[in-house]
Amino acid sequence: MPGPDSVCPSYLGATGELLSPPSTGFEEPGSWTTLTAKPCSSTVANASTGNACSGSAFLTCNGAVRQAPWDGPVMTATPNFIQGHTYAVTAALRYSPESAPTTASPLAITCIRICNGGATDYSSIGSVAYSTYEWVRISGEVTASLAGCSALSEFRFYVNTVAKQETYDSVDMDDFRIYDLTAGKGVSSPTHHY
Ligand SMILES: [Ca+2]
Repeated sequence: MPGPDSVCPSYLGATGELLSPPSTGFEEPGSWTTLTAKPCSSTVANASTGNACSGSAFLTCNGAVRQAPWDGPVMTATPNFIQGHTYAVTAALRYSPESAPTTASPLAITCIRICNGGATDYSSIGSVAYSTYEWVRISGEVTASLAGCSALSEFRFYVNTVAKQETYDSVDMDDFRIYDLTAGKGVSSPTHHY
């Protein structure tokens, strides 16, 4: 039965240089937002809020104010990425409250890549078939480039649900990490957006 002792799923994918920020365990207030500026907050783990996947706190985005299936936590890697590099992305996700049914909508992580302020590409990093109060981990890899595009102007990740769950769609997130998998990082010509 899911509960405060649920296990944090390990990340088993490729690792490289950790991008930190935006990688975070949500142990303190940070730089996340949502696509509609609705509130997410760092939540201290306790008997009523549930366990943190890692550490003692996690991010929760209130289901009562989420505007649509795509309205979830957004992590912006735009100030941190290098054009053309490939990144591994991983995060632990769950629904809350604990009473979320086992038929809750799948959760997914989507990458937003915008070419020079123009065309926007949405690519799924990964998803799980069902998500409930139990922590699940979604991981995937994505390259910071688009065919025919000289440079990306935005490189972001957001969590979405396939359907908007009306009564149990608070989305919890923890242990969010981005790894730069491309060797020779100092040799390329980065376009940073500081
Ligand atoms: Ca944490």
